[in-house]
Amino acid sequence: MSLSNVTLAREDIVRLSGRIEEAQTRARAIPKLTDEYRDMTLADGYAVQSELRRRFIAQGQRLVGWKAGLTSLAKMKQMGVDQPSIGFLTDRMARPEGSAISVSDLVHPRVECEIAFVTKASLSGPGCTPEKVLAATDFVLPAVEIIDSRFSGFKFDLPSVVADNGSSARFVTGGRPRYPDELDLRSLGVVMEKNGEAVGIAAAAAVLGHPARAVAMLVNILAELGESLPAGSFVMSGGITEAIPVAPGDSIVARFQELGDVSMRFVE
Ligand code: OOG
Ligand code: MG
Repeated sequence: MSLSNVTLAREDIVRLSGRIEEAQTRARAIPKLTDEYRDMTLADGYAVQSELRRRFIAQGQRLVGWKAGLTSLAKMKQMGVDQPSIGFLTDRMARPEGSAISVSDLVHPRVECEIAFVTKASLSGPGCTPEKVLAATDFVLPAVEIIDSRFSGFKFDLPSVVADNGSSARFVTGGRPRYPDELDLRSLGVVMEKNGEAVGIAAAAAVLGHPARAVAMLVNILAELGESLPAGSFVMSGGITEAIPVAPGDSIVARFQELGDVSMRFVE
């Protein structure tokens, strides 16, 4: 993957990041960006995402972490995309465990269960590996990401979804943090329950064989963007099962073997 072939003019990157920002803040679906910019590259998608991040931070949002996305076969198949991606997380996206989450400021939210990592040493690429990630990991904890594509029908291609910050919208952590060497992160089972019914069941190995591999991939993409992951970073490693749509009235419990539960409910 090369993220150096940015083909869009600076003014188009700024324009597209404004378009995404408006769709995100007004919770309005827009056509995917490649409908207009047919030759947009993945590098262009990341250029728009970086500009979006710059804008949010200039407005006072705080960068609190990063997320890997499209890291499991279930997710790639569901979205029709064949490569993982990354996105950023800000304090505005965090919601407390057990809380009522409003969907009135979202377009068409979906939930996914993910393993999150918190680091104790800095990581940089290229050449980051799952072993280096595990050595730099302070603890892991369970998380639920609420994704919300800003594109009509939740349909997109890789450059468009990367520009839309990997559909990032909200995230919730909970359960019980654990040291990674106390667990086998490949065989760790997860069950996603919606209104008391199991709607997704998988093991964490669904994420690139081992969720630490998703974090290594993220660090290597960050390196291509000229960035690294400082110690103390929070990173979500990507949906293990398919993402499940949620609506007002729904309650979600994500049950993680060894790591405990993460719950929330959704309201208007
Ligand atoms: C893209 C975001 C994917 C994950 O965990 O796979 C993602 C999407 O499916 O809209 O966050
Ligand atoms: Mg996700």
